[in-house]
Amino acid sequence: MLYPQQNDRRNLLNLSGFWDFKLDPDEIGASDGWSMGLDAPRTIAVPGSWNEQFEDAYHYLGMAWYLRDDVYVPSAWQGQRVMLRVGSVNYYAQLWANGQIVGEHVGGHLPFAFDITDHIKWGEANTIAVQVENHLQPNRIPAGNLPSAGGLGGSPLGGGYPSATFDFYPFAGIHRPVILYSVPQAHIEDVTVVTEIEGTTGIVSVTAQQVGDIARGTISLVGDSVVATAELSFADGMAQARLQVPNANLWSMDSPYLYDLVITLQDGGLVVDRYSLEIGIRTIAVRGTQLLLNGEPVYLKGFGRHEDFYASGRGLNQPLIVKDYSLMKWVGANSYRTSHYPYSEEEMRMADREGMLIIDEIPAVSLNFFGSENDVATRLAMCKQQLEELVVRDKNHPSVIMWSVANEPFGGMIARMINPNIPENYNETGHNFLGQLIDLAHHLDATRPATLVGIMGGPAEWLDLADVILINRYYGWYMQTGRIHEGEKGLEQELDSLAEFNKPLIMSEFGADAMAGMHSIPAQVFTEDYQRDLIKMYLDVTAKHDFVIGMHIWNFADFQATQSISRVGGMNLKGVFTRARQPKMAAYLLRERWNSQGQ
Ligand code: BDP
Repeated sequence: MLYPQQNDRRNLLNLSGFWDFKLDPDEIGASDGWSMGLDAPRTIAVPGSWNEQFEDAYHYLGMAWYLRDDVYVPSAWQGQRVMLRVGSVNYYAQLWANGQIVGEHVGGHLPFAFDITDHIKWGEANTIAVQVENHLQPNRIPAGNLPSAGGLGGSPLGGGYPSATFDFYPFAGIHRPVILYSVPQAHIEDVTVVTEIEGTTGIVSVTAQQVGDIARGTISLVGDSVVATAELSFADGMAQARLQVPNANLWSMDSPYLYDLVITLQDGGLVVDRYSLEIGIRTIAVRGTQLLLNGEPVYLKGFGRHEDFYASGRGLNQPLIVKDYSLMKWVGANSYRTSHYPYSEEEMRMADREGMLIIDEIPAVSLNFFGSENDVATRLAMCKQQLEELVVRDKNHPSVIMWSVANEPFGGMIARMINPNIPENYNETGHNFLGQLIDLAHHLDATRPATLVGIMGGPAEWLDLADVILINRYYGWYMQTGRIHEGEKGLEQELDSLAEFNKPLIMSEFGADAMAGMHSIPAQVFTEDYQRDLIKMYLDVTAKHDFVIGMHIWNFADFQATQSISRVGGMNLKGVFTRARQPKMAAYLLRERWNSQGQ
């Protein structure tokens, strides 16, 4: 799933902008010919969530149609393959071209593309329609409307409104750009880059896959000048090459140097196809209780985040990406987790450029292992599909240092709250499920560690599946509420017991809701003072444990969640910045700590 690009052999047309839009609550659009035109449509911006654009559709989570009937495909593209690609649709999408279905995709947050060459009308306007559906269902990833979620009362983990089994708003719609692009008949289909370091030499191993039967190609690595080249010789559509880069300029947080890797297919002297991508030469590895970047231990300072903003909802918002990066740098952060789903491809490119270390997560948030064997198998298959799609999409980003296959799979207390008669083999079923995902991550990518994020009170044996242990902890918030000092004791005790794993550990979530502008002496819950003091306590306690190699505060910014009795105005207020990106007191604390002391 290469990111589309424009060059002398490839073309692209970005169809982002205003589209016709119509809700289809009775789901009659497909049979009533909506794919060729919408009756009395309204105008919607693509990308963007429909919920934030229309107040009457805020809580609408059903079927809807997007349509453009003015799409001319440039005549110069004739003879090439033309693809229709969408960066992400939440949750299910069916694509139509001139009244014909050209493909469908299940699962939000990941791109998909279909060949529409045979459906194109040259020399006239084409009609492109995208049918989107976002029902919350128990067997979807992530799930909603769990039959037993009533047990969670007004909790944001279920039983809130809408009844998503996760703590963020289930925004719906076309969330990333719709792109029409063309590639030559014989073209580069995929590229995999793996880098190693031997002394001061960088080793860049490239595997190229083509569609077509061109025998030869080239790769060249370009820095300030061309630094290495090799011939590619294809057999069964595949070719490999290994480049040596003496005195390599390594990719790191402080100096995120990117080389351009240019790959061509060549027929005689003719360049048939060309594709280039930015790559970084770096290694990532776990050794004992350390995480090593280019052989050096790293300490992660940063956040769990969300793609969330006013008006754009979960839609790609590029100025916001730039703004968030500048604020993350302002506080001295060097990393974040794409909680709780893959972020946009544009954002991953930004991370490469800015030297951010990314823990890349699939949307397996709040998994449960209840239900029939069939139910569990359905969820597992969906998780596997999303993991495969994610690795294919993000494998070449130097910024991606780890795959996260799940956030807070329900175990322990929460599992018992959903279902008091927890089946005897529940932990085993969960262990097997999560183990399969970790194995798959290793199989898909042997170069990066894999992890899962443990919930408070969850089974320890689940955590042990991870190469790097990630835990979310809410001492002093959901437990010992209002008593930071008592929370501190709980945290210390648990950290002592976690040392036994002898693995690196990242505190992947901790924090407190704070209503911006609310203060108190002594610090009380929901004040900025309490949030700051609680975060400081966590930073101080964990700094005493060498195996803790990272602190990710929950959350970078306040974000829209579902309505429940613990979410004021439907917002999760654990941001150290407000949703409008203004700092709370905790942001100043972090700026001081992370820029000076390092931890
Ligand atoms: C954790 C979840 C996260 C929530 C957070 C919270 O991983 O999605 O938003 O707690 O409650 O359970 O704020």
